Parts: sequence; C-alpha cells; structure tokens
Amino acid sequence: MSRLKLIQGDITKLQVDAIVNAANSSLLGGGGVDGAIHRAGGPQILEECRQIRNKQGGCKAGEAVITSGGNLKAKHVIHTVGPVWNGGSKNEEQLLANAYRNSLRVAIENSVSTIAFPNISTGIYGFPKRRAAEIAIETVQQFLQVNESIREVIFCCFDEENTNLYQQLLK
Ligand code: AR6
Repeated sequence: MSRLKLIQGDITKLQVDAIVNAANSSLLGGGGVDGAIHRAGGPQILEECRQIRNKQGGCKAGEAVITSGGNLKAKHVIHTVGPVWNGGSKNEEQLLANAYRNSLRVAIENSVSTIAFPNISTGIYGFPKRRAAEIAIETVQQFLQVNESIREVIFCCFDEENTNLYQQLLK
C-alpha cells in the first residue's frame, strides 16, 4: 500500500506526529500557512522558534528545524523554508527539493512516523504549482524508498488547483 496520501484542507487540524510549516528564514511567523499554524498552535511555538534563532540564527532556504506542536493536535511542527520563485535560474528547484528532504530527515531524527506537508513555496513565494508538485512527489517518493521508518506522508493541499495537480500526479 502506498505511504503517500492526498487530502484537501487545513493542515492545522491534522492529527499526525508532525506538520510541516512553510516558514521564512526569520522563523518569526508570517502570512499564509505559517500565520495559520502560529495562530492555531499558540505562543509556545513562537517561543521555541525564538530559541532556535538565538542558537543558530534563522533557517536558510532548503533547511528545516523542529519545535513542539503547542496547542495543535500534531505533536511537532517542522519549520522549513522554501525558495522564493525568481524565474527558475536561482536554484529554486534544488532548494525546494532540499526543503522536503531535510524536513523528512528532521522527522526521522525525531521519531516522527506520520507527517503532513503543505504545498511549500506555491503561495506567497510564487513557485509554479505544477513543477512544485512534481518536485514534492518525486523527492518524497525517493526518500521513502530508502527510509522505512516513515509510515505515512500526507500532502495537505489547500486550494483546488494544487489538489487537482496532486490528484493527477499521484494516480
Ligand atoms: N493549511 C494548508 N495549506 C495552507 C493553509 C492551511 N491552513 N493556508 C495556506 N495554505 P504560503 P510560501 C497553502 O504562502 O509560498 C509566509 O508569510 C497555500 O494555499 O503559506 O512557502 C511565510 O512566513 C499554498 O498552497 O507559503 C513566508 O514568508 C501553500 O500553503 C512565506 O509566506 C504555501 O503558501 C512563504 O511562502
């Protein structure tokens, strides 16, 4: 059975070991899914983000860090930073793949076995949705082939366009 699952909805409602946040390098919150996660998860998450910032600076594009889930049903939030789309010649595709891969690495290091991803970079950061979906699915599939400990990866789409793309690509 496939360990990949697609749902459409609000990622903050999911009961999984970890949800992934499409954060920015400051780790101090923002709009989009980042804003929604901090609103729903409460101040504990931001406090942990500040501590990480104090220790290691922020989080570069393609990297990932972990906090608790605060008031969320999810036990953890893995904060990753996708690339800002800049026409495609600024290594955006590689950086997006790194964001997925490094989130999964952090998941494994923290014994996470069920994890949900939003469509990183496809909102405010402007990454073309089809290409982003292809990269997300390919990167996760490759990772799962060599890592048995992750039981389920949920692609949590919010908008209709992404949902339709993932439906097509996961067929
Ligand atoms: N649940 C799941 N997906 C959501 C939700 C939600 N509650 N809300 C939005 N999305 P974006 P980015 C989808 O803009 O492009 C922030 O300000 C949305 O439809 O949240 O990586 C950060 O602080 C889209 O498909 O993230 C950064 O500054 C996807 O989440 C910047 O935005 C990603 O859209 C990051 O931009």
